[in-house]
Amino acid sequence: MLEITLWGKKFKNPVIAASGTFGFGREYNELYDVSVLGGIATKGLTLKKREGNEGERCYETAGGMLNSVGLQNPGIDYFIENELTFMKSLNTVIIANLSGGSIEEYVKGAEKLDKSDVDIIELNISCPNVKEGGMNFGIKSKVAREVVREVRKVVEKPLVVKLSPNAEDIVDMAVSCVEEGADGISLVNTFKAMAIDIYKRKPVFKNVFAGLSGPSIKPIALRMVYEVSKAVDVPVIGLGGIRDYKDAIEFMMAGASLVQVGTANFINPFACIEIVKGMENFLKVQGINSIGEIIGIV
Ligand code: ORO
Repeated sequence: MLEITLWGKKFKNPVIAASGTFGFGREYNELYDVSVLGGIATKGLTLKKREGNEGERCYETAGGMLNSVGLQNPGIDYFIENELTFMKSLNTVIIANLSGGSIEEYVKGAEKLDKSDVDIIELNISCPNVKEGGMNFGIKSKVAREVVREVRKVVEKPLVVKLSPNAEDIVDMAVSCVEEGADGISLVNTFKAMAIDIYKRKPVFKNVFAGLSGPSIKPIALRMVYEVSKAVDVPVIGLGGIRDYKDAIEFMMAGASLVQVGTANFINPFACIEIVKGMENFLKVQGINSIGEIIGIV
């Protein structure tokens, strides 16, 4: 009923744990059997280990949260040697989220991941919390084209590009990435935002800006998924503030073939599994035989 096959990969259901909110699945697997999920996207990986940003990293806002993690991760080699075997044992689709500070770094990281056992590479050109690379590749379509083109040359696995809502023109950005060889588009990453500590009279975050996620961004993310889905002929993965099955169904009706759930995991660690169950029930009650029937129906 919820099963869907894309890029030759079978997803048990369209619900994927979003990058940066699920680690490598270990902690959540202690709470519930995460193999019930459609997939898991790893924390953003870089060629070398990163310690992440100094100062505040998370800050709650009305209807959402700000983060400035700064791509803390153990590095791609460590991930492949120490985390991937565990992840593969979870019997769900494994999506490696890849970031980098330069095109060379993206390409080297992509080469390593392509030779590994991950199922899909999600090229992250949308992290707002690093000085070099990250979102800087995801604002202007011309710049994004270069990184997608170079990474595509070394990647045989399915390549999904994760877009920033801060892109100058989200539709042009998506179309450009597909023209350079992206097999899919995921959107949206977090919005560039900020908060001020009025007692210190200073920005909350050391980098001043941080990434806004959660329910407050959902209507904008939904609009972007709708626009992009109409403009590209590759599968779209929708994310941005999904917190229950109704939100997930909205994204699928807007054109997403899969959805990712991020910030909701922090509020309710069972969010993903509850969304899977809620979607199943919705289909039953509505008399829908297969989830494919509602993708892009709006
Ligand atoms: N934060 C985000 O909001 N998106 C990313 O892709 C990465 C980070 C981070 O590591 O700070």
